[in-house]
Amino acid sequence: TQERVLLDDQAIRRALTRVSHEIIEKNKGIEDCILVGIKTRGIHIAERLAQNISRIEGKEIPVGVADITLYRDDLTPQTENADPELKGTDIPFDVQEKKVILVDDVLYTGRTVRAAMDAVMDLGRPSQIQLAVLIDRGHRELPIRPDYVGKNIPTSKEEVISVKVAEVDENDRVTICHK
Ligand code: 3GP
Ligand code: 5GP
Ligand code: MG
Repeated sequence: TQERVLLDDQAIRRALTRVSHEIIEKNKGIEDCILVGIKTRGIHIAERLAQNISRIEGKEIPVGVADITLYRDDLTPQTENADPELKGTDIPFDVQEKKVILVDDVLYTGRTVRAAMDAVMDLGRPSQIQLAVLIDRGHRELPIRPDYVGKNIPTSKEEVISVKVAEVDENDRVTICHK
């Protein structure tokens, strides 16, 4: 199967730099803002946004973690329609009256984000929840839309987006290929 490169390391870096500025602009600074990365690659993207933001604003922004596992991850027909399940959270700070910005690598049906919102709201009452994703590939099954998007990639359901981040993969790269 052929693989097409959608974003290389420079393009990813520029997209995340732009999103960092958009987060600061929309929130008029980062007062009362918290980032929460969703499981593996969303966490690394959240950490990069936090680094950018602290460099731009000269202030640290807290980063928490939501571990939401998709039984669809193994992409077998039996698990394809299962809902994502919360395995745990590591959000060691108060979310009460804070603006919580969820971060994931790919937004697809929106079911993972819904589970993440439930997890955050179990910890307290945030004043707002926002959503940042590196890739929006469409096919939403819930009324969820991202506030910040690295790149919109219209896909078919037969296509798969591969997101690699240097923290866990050999490099930074977003590609599209057929299942
Ligand atoms: P992540 O943990 O960095 O998000 O399980 C390995 C990876 O597979 C996960 O990466 C996850 O995002 C990704 N993944 C989960 N669901 C799907 C899917 O429906 N399609 C594809 N292509 N990848 C998925
Ligand atoms: P959801 O369907 O819940 O929006 O997405 C489920 C999870 O799988 C999310 O964590 C999302 O990042 C990931 N995901 C969905 N589609 C893809 C894809 O094509 N590629 C990758 N890498 N992750 C995906
Ligand atoms: Mg993901």
